[in-house]
Amino acid sequence: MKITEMHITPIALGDPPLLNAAGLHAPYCLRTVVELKTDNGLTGLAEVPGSVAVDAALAAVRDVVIGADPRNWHGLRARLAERCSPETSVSRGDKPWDGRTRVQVYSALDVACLDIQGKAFGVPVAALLGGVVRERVPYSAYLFYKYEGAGGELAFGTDPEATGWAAARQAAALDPAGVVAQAQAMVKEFGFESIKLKGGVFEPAQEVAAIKALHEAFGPGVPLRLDPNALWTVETSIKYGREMEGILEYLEDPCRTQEGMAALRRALKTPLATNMCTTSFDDLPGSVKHASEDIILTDHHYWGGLRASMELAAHCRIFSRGVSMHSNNHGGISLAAMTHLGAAMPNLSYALDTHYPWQWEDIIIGGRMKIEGGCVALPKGAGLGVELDRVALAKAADNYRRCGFTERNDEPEMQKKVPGWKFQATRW
Ligand code: GKR
Ligand code: MG
Repeated sequence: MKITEMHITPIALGDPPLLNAAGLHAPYCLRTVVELKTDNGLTGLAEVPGSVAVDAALAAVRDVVIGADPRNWHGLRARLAERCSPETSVSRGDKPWDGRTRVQVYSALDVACLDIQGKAFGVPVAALLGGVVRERVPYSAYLFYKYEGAGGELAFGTDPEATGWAAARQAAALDPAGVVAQAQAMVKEFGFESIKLKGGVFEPAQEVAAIKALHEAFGPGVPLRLDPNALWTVETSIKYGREMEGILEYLEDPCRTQEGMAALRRALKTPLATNMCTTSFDDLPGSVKHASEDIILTDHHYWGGLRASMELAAHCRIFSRGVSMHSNNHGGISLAAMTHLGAAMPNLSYALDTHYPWQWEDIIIGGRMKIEGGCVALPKGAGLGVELDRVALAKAADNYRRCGFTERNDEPEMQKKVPGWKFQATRW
């Protein structure tokens, strides 16, 4: 079997004005869809975070991909490694998301090749990752402080006809009461059984108050997480970490560096999770040496694919780390891939993150995937089990061309609301 075509389609999906450590989400989030076609008529799909840099990196390996056998990932990956410039974990950057492109190229091609293989063998991708250990994969409610506004074409405007979660998704959430109302609407709609709040937006005391309000509203049976995206110093993390001791399921990336997290870990009983201080295989020796976190949040887009995330899960098992999953805004192809990974990971120890409730559009046939009882059921069918809706893809590609964004950059968006606002890698 040979790959004969590779298509790279940048798309934009509507996104509400969500606040985070780097500023404010733009009205559209960018994704890139990769399609591989084979000489025997199969198609493999993948989706990665979108940017002109990722699109260029994908286009630059097209000649390596064309002609490759999608059943030989080791062969293709070795050829990609010769072609793509090395990137260290420093290239990840200080922002909440990952600035590297090579891992995203690997990820796109790993997922699309797995989709092809699944279709060729008539099995789900999870079977190729070692087998299905759970048919329903648990996700957590992912709360954001936000300004009022729907995003997409409505930007800061709202649809007055919206009801239920669609209305709550548009509402402002800027204080503990707003955060609790958002959580109640999201849990009612999707049945999530654990809750994460994206922090790093307001003074730590205000975010801790929101966590306490969630604890009060949902009771001790609902696990809570807070993620300030490393904006706190170690001292601040110790102070506020102690205030939340016994309330949090885990505290995610309160401060920077493996050494910083390790110092905090020695001072707190609350488990620490990361998608910022241990983010690549090169970081694993440091993670073991410093004992910097309890839980590593994989993300197949940033760890180099689904097979790489399974390798990380094996590391986590050996070194007694928990494993769960990080997310950025994404569509249904990514959600399907994340769900196959969650279905196949024997030591998955926590509900996964997903931004999916924040989007209302998708590019897959049948419309948006369902989240019920807080879980996504493993898609039926061979491979990833999702197919492209060509009309929806064309509309999302048109959104990309019209919106004018070429990469994620939350700082100018924030400056529209707070003139002169600047990202600071450490703020409190
Ligand atoms: O979408 O604003 C956001 C998040 O802050 C995202 O960029 C982070 O990468 O969800 C992420 C995280 O867990 O750090
Ligand atoms: Mg995080």
